[in-house]
Amino acid sequence: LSETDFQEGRYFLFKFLVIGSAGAGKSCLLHQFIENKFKQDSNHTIGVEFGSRVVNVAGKTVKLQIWDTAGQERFRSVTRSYYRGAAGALLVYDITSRETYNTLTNWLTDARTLASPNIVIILCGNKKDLDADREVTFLEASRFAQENELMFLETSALTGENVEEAFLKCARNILNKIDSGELDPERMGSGIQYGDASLRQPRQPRGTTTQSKQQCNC
Ligand SMILES: Nc1nc2c(ncn2[C@@H]2O[C@H](COP(=O)(O)OP(=O)(O)O)[C@@H](O)[C@H]2O)c(=O)[nH]1
Ligand SMILES: [Mg+2]
Repeated sequence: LSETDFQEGRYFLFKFLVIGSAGAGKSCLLHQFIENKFKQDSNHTIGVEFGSRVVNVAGKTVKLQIWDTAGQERFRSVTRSYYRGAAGALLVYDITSRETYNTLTNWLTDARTLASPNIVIILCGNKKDLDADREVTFLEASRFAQENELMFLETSALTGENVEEAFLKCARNILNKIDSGELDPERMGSGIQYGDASLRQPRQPRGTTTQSKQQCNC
């Protein structure tokens, strides 16, 4: 995909976040989705962790731009700029750690207040491969998901089970909401871009610049 493809509206661009307690497996999920393999030496280096992948969902081309907390969650200092303009999120806990499950509400509040109330979130119960050490049942988490209007899957970044499904399910849900008009890609901070808006809308007539500047809050 080239910049021209984007400008001519041939693909969507969604900003996605991966959130949840440290140790839940967020970096491994991102790595598995981007590289198709398990990240063995998962270190906690602070820095920008970011990945992107182009997928086809419901006949549409979508570039997912995925942000990982880059270890910031260890210090409870995930910044506002991290959340800004995200269209979707994977909210991750570890099925073998009730502690990671107990923090879900905090993450959910942050995502809905700092990203957008309309952010589409999929709850991921990760480390599905460690079923013998499970501390959180599937039923309990699916109830939580239902009560909080989240989609839900159990995943394994180790085996890859349901990893791609989680990202695709979230993207599909966003596309459905765009189709139904529930989400507006043109709205500022929607986390959704579809080509270059200035190329798709009629140019503003001369002399309206001052007026549009007044409408803007910057
Ligand atoms: N068994 C198993 N271990 C995992 C899985 N995902 C991550 N881990 C391990 O859990 C630890 C934390 O993973 P990491 O991705 O760094 O978590 P983060 O802090 O949420 O980014 C690492 O030791 C990983 O190897 C999984 O699906 N299954
Ligand atoms: Mg990490």
